[in-house]
Amino acid sequence: MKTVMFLNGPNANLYGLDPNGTYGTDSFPQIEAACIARAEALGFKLDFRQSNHEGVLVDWIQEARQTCDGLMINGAGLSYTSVAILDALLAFDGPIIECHMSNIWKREPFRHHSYISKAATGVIAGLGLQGYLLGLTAMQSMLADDAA
Ligand code: DHK
Repeated sequence: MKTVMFLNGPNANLYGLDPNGTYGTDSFPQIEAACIARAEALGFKLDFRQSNHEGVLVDWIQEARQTCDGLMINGAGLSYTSVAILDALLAFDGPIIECHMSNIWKREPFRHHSYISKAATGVIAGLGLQGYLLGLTAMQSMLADDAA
């Protein structure tokens, strides 16, 4: 069975708790459960993780080189700063989908440039949990194309 790692960066564990609703109303455990269920329905295993630490995310991306066929990543605040995460992603040989819950281009200018995008096969932003689920569908299709 194909395996996809879904990495979430700093503060993603607080989704659903923001009184402004920037990241929707679903809690992080609810988002995780919905993504795992969708991946199972699509026929692949999802390894869903979150860390507030850049080096941990780099280690996990390197681990994915050995264990995973595709990567989904919401680098959160590290998207705009981390050359280290970009370099780790560039060393990953497989499809990479960058996801953001919010529409980052509608927000402050410092959120308009993501280093991660340079390594991403595609980017989904602004659709909340729905975007994550659409990303999983796109991933399944890309992995099926790879197998053909
Ligand atoms: C999540 C965050 O935590 C922010 O730092 C990013 C991203 C946007 C999101 O929309 O999921 O700027």
